[in-house]
Amino acid sequence: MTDIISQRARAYLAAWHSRRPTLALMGEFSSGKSALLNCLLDRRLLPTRVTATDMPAIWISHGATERVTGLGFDGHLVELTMAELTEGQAMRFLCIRIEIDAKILERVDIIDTPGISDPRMTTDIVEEVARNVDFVVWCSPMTQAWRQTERAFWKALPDRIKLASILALTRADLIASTRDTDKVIRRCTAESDGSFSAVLPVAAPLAAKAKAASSD
Ligand SMILES: Nc1nc2c(ncn2[C@@H]2O[C@H](COP(=O)(O)OP(=O)(O)O)[C@@H](O)[C@H]2O)c(=O)[nH]1
Ligand SMILES: [Mg+2]
Repeated sequence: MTDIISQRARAYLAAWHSRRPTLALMGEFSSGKSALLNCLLDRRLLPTRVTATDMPAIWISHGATERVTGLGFDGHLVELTMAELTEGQAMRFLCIRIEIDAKILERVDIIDTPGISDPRMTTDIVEEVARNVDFVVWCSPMTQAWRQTERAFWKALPDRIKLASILALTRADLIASTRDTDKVIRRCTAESDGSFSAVLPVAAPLAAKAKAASSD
C-alpha cells in the first residue's frame, strides 16, 4: 500500500515541526523504539510487541489535556480516542498526533516511526519526518546490531541531522558481559563511520526498574 502524501498533509507536519525541537525514534520493527519511548515518557503510552505493529508514525507533543488526532494522507484531521488507536484504526492515517502532559515533552516533541523493514508499510512517512526532524535516536538491538538494511537507510538521510543523532543499542540487558557490550559498541561506531554523536547501550527493563526504585 502506497498512499500519496498530499501537500496539505506535508504542511501540517512542517507546522508541527516548527513548534519545538523534534526527536524521531527510528529503526527496524521490533528494535525497541516503543519500549524506549515509554521509558522517556515514564508511562506505557504505546504497546511493545515482538511482531511488527500496525501503527503509523506517532507524533507525541506536550498538552495539558490528552488529545489524539489522526492526520490523513490527504491532509484531513480527525479527532480520535486512545481506545480507537488500539483497535487498528490508526493505519488509516499517515500520522497520529498525541498530546499528553509528560515532563520531557516540555522540551522536545518525540516521533515514534514505523519500522523501516516492515514490508506492509511504506517508508515515505519516515523519510518525510526525517526531512524536518532535529535529531534521531536510531534503535538497533544489540544482539544483532546495525544491519545492512539499517546502514543503507541511515546513509540516505540528510547529513544535517546525523551528527546530532544517537545510535541506541537496545536489549543491552541480554548481553552477558561488559566486554561483549564494548565490542558491539566499537564495531557499530566503526561501521557507522563515526556519523553518530554517540553509540549507547540501552536496556529498557533495567531503566524501568531503576525509575520505579527511585520513585519509591
Ligand atoms: N530485554 C529487552 N527487551 C526489549 C528491550 N527493548 C524492547 N524490548 C522488547 O522487544 C520487543 C520489541 O520492542 P518494541 O519497543 O515494541 O519495538 P518497536 O517495534 O521498535 O517499537 C518487545 O517484546 C519489547 O518488550 C530491551 O531493552 N531489553
Ligand atoms: Mg513500536
